[in-house]
Amino acid sequence: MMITAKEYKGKNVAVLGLGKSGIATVKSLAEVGANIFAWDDNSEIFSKLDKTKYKIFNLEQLDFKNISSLVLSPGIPLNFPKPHPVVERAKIAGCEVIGDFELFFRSKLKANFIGITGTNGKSTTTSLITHILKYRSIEVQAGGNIGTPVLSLDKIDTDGFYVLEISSYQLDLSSNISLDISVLLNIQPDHLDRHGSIENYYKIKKKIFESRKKNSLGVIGIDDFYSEKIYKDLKNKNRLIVPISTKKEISGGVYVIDGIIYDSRFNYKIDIKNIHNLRGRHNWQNAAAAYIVAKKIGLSNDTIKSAFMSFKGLPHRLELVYKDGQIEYINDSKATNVYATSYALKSFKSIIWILGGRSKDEKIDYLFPYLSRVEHVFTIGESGEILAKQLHGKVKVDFVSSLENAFCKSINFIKISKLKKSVILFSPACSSFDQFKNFEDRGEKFRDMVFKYVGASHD
Ligand code: UMA
Repeated sequence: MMITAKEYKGKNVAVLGLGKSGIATVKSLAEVGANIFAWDDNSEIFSKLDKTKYKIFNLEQLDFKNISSLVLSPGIPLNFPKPHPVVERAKIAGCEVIGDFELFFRSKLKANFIGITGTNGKSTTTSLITHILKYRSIEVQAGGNIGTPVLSLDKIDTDGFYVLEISSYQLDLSSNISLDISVLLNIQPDHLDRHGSIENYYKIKKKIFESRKKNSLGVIGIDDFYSEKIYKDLKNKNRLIVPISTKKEISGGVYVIDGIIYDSRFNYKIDIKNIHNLRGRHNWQNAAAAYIVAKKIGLSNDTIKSAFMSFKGLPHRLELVYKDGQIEYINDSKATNVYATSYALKSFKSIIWILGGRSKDEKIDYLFPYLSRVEHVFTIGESGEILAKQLHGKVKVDFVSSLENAFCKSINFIKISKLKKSVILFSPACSSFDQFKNFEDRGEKFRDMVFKYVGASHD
């Protein structure tokens, strides 16, 4: 049973974008008997759709006067770089523009809601919280940006939990955010093409704390300038908010030093130093956020630690694909920006680094401080040549075009230089669309190469 907003019964609704979230939206609206006008700018997909429940109608020609809402897919520009023409048309006619999360919140479900946002770490934190709740046999559904559209989730009971990864695009399209616990991990400049400026991006991320629920708890990482600013502002407004740091001790909050989580509120600590899938400072932040959520739900430290230990991690995120003696093969295909890759570089030493793809015009110099950990870089993809030029003279670097070339050269480099302990790290810091379908496809290809060239077998 999918999730529906009953108030749409008999109403005219326009849906733009028929990818994952758009299809879930039309199905949900059809279920309550809305009159749906659906469109996607890629007409090739129409033949694959079930058109019995909605009309395919070019929304650039729709009269929006009698339309209740335009439901926009998160990947379609709302304001920047410029609004999609259909968005402008709807706004001129006074029609509201919302996203699938807004419909989700309007469905008035009675369960508990945890929302997680941030530039990096939100998928891992969403999975980790979900894992902890499942470990304790609590009914839980995870969805949103992590992959399953929110409207496709199953209905759950009052005691159950929805754990929702919410991107800035999805926040931007929501106004009735109703969360019991709101988590903001960090804010780094990302997707600025779609948000105009860092200030605007910051305002959108801050929306996660505009919960309509009374006594909702805020959890916030304060290790970056913008998140700290939000924390101070909310604290001044007496909001219930718990700060997290992985850099300094903080009173009234939770901090992680050398892999030990300290809860200064209750004088508790949990050692996660040796938990393989939570290594690295970025994961400490994710674990601290998950810990605070789990404590709020009433779980014991022992339960939380056992759940941490059985956490498998996310595919394509610092994923250990194989360990061949002292050589580790790490798939970090999900790292599509320099900030995500910085976490990867900080987590290892003696790195053979495969970098490149479609650049988001971020500055690679952000990663220069970590080059002392790198033995050799092989750059690939559209941005490979320019990245190699930028790194030239600072580290051994070669532009080798394809991922497969880079992989083979990395193995060769280890052989020739007789490195004993090292890491082949595929952390591209770029998006995948120049050579692959998406980051998952890119990560699968890397995994396949490990199995093909290193001889590990699929299991
Ligand atoms: N489209 C148009 N006109 C346009 C642009 C796109 O009609 O101008 C159409 C495309 O032809 C396509 C559809 O819109 O058919 C795609 O919509 P979409 O890009 O919003 O993608 P969905 O398949 O609906 O997936 C979305 C999220 N995608 C984005 O935010 C870009 C998925 O997050 C999310 O998992 C899914 O909803 C379910 O909630 C992905 C993502 O890349 C993982 N997120 C970004 C990130 O994590 O950095 C924010």
